[in-house]
Amino acid sequence: SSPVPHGIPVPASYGDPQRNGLTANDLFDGMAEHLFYTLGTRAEGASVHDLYMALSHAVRDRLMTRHLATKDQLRAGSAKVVAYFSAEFLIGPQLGNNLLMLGMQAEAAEALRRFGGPGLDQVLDVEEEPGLGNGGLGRLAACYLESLASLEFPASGYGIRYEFGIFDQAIRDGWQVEITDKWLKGGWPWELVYPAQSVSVGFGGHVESYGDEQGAERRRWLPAHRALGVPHDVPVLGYRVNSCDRIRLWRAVAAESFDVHAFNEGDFQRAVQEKVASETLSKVLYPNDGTDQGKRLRLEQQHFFVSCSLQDMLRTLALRGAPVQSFAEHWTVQLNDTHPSIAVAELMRLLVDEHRLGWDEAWTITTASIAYTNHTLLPEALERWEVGLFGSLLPRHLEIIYEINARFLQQVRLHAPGDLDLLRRVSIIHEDGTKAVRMAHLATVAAHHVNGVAALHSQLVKTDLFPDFAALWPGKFTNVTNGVTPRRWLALANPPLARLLGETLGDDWPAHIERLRQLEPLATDSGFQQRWAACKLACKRRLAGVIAEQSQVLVDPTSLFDIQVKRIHEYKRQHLNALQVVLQYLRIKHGETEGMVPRTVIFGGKAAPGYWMAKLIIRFISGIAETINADPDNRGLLRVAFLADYNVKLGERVYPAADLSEQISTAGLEASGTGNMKFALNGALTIGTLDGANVEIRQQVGTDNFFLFGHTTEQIAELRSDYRPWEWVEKVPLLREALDLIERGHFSNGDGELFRPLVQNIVGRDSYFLLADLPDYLVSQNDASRLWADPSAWQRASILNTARSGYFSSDRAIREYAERVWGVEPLPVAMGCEVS
Ligand code: GPW
Repeated sequence: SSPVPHGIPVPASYGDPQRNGLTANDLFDGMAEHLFYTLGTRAEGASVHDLYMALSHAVRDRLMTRHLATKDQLRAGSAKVVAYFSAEFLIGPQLGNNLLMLGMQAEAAEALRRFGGPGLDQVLDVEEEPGLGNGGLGRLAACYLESLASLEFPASGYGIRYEFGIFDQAIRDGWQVEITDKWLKGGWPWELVYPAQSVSVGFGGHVESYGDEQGAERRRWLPAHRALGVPHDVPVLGYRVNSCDRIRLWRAVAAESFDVHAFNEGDFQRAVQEKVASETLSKVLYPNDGTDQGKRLRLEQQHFFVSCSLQDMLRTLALRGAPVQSFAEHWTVQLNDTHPSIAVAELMRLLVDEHRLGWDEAWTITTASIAYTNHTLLPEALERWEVGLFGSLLPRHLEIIYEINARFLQQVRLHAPGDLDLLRRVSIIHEDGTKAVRMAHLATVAAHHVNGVAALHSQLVKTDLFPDFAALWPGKFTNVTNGVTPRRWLALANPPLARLLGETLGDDWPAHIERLRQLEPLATDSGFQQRWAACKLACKRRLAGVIAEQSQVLVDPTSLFDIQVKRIHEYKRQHLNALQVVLQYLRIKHGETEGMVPRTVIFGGKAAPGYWMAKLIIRFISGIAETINADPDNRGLLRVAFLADYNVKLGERVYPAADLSEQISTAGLEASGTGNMKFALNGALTIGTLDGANVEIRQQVGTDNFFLFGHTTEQIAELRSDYRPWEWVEKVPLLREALDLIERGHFSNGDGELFRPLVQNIVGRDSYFLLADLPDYLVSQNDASRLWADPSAWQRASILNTARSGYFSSDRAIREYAERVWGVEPLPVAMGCEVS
């Protein structure tokens, strides 16, 4: 019950669209107030950052009506809400996006004009982006929350408010250097803190039995330590609708500010130790993409945010006056990979131990509410926790997992009597050698649906990763091909094209992405082609400016922009691309330039700090860039640039500027890819393997508008048994010479040692089949050059790529999850004052 009586009016603007303060005038007034009252500064002396803060606060004020109306409607109703559990949310800059969602971009520009200082672009440019994710998986979570809000589905993201997100990358002497990401340093205006909704989470300790009031034996967990989770909510506006969902990120603080006893003894050091330990929980994001390190703190982080979130969800259930038994009717939980899969055991514990439900009833609720998305087949990414570590941190959860496993294996025994090997294969507990909990097995056993993220990947999940589970539960496995939001990745990132699309398809095209199809008949219209090309050129000029500013490399915006941006990983094969660049360079050196067109090859991406080979690949790209760019023999045919610190903000500059999108992973290894979709949406042609969502992109855009190369998944599997990479070297003209050049230090100032491990890796083992795919890759690259030489044919293909990429909208993906996995319906938000 509230200490404030009912009947106190909401602010005058609440629920009244006319008084929502969305005009330039209102924004100007709002900014002036915030400069003065929130920031304590005068307009005259305001810095660009002050203006950014003032505008952000003014915009934040204007989304609050929607945010509160959405919450009120949820609290009052009984609609099922999506809880998207993810250890990562790579949300990107907020101000520009929120202006777009509210339809206030022009108003903001106008309000700033009245201050007479910096313009909107300059103000947007100072925003620090929260790098609360590594790459594709985290960015997918952000796109999905945005689509959920835009499609008016009630939803909450749940994750961790890392104080330090993914490191900032600098390049020094060609090497990656990691710099701490201090995204909170200037104050970050896009979060709302609710300390009163903090929850307590236990760690360690032991479990004991006791008899409850009915005399039944029960188990009780007595944790050794507790931390508090404080919710920080980032509002997520839908596009031009009233819905405003949120991402609830938990920050860890000490349960007591310090150990009073130790403090009284005069041991101040020890007194604050517990506080430091608790707050370490949400201190820093693990910067590994697709590798599991099995570190204790990582499991602590996972348990921390999952427990906070489930307790929060149970609390709101009670607020709705609904019994705990109805959990699965009010919430549907999506696990973004296995990182939050401890949720299975934690929900069971909360239901059985805390809410005193019977096991079977609790299991029915748990399995009815949880679904699991798998994002990788790579064994090094599949999370396993040693039983010793697991049990010392979460003793009760380990017991629960043993119980789940025992009941599950009993079921398997009935299904396949006597098949001991099957039991060993599917067991949640890995038993050979050191015992470990297999989190993907836990998630798969509990989930009502398990999905992969592209058609090919979902197929491989069934046939290669979990064939036994697929045989047990054929209906459980499904596919939802990934998608990306056309708001951020087209409407916001590509202003020239957004304008052209507005004129051609109508202003509300971002909410109706299927309209892109209407571009098809224009693909051969030379007038439209010219306008299309002009948009692309403007974006390329903008990116050329970024490159010049960053690295002093001057690139020609009329050259073919050939781009590969993504995390650096051997399976993604940036070194295949680099090798191809060296071969092109040699052709130029030998005067064999027939069929070549001026190209700018651009790379960007971070390497995990402990991934030595990935860091060497960055050094290699820097090396070839330096040598090639300095060589006058080039005659403008080849430039190479490595873009430092690739992140969401840079991505918004990169995708619109691409002519050619490099999607060249070894077939069967990239679950989906989502950068591939952002490129295609922005009219880039793909050069790619039949991997992940490339397969579907090629189907959608048409095989003529996609440069295919390489072995298929099946062919790679066949090669694997008897692969001798060195035998492939002679099949490629100039390759021997290229490798020698690299080994002799041509790209490393004469240092003949530096790149030897890279060359050895490729020629000696080549685990990712670069050499097997290289000949076909070169042919495809030539095809791309040939098409580029015919501008009209290229423009046509580019237009068709955009026209046929609507399928890759996250709106489509979210609709599929809603219908086939979650069973949720849109709930449009009313903005009247009908809420009590
Ligand atoms: F290993 N992905 C990622 F599966 O970005 F957990 N980080 C990760 O840690 C994992 C996957 C994990 C990516 C996939 O590599 C990419 O193919 C996919 O498009 C993306 O997740 C979103 O599904």
